[in-house]
Amino acid sequence: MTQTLAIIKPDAVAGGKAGSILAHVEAAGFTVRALRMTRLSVPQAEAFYAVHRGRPFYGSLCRFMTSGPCIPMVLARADAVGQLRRVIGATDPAEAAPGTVRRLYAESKERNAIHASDSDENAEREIAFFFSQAERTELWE
Ligand code: 3AN
Repeated sequence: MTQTLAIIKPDAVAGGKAGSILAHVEAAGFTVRALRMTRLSVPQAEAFYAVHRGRPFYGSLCRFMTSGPCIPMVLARADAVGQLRRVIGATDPAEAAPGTVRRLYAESKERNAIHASDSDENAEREIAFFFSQAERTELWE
């Protein structure tokens, strides 16, 4: 088992898609190990996306990610990072494969329904950004 960090983004939460997206990732073999609903502050969004600072979409992305509640979660399965990237599809929903979360539920390249960590190293950093060790259920097993 390995872990990754997903965020159901504000567009999907506001659009009533959170339950469908959670069911989709569970059906793909992921186990939810931690989950909460939160609304990011601007400093939190800027810190989470610090790697994109300087890109033309950075300001807009941070505004979008603070526009309403989102749902960060820790998901576990074998090859969690690679498998979740496959399940969510390409950044731009118009380019995402049929049946992927973004193809099914995303509005645009920015408002694209779900975030998923892109490496094991980033997964570890992003999980720690949202969840303390005490909130992660592997410690209860
Ligand atoms: P992914 O989420 O597929 O890993 P990244 O890491 O390149 O994509 O981008 C992070 C987030 O920034 C995306 N999920 C999307 O919301 C936003 N984003 C990326 N590229 C663009 C773009 N060209 N225009 C607007 N928003 C973008």
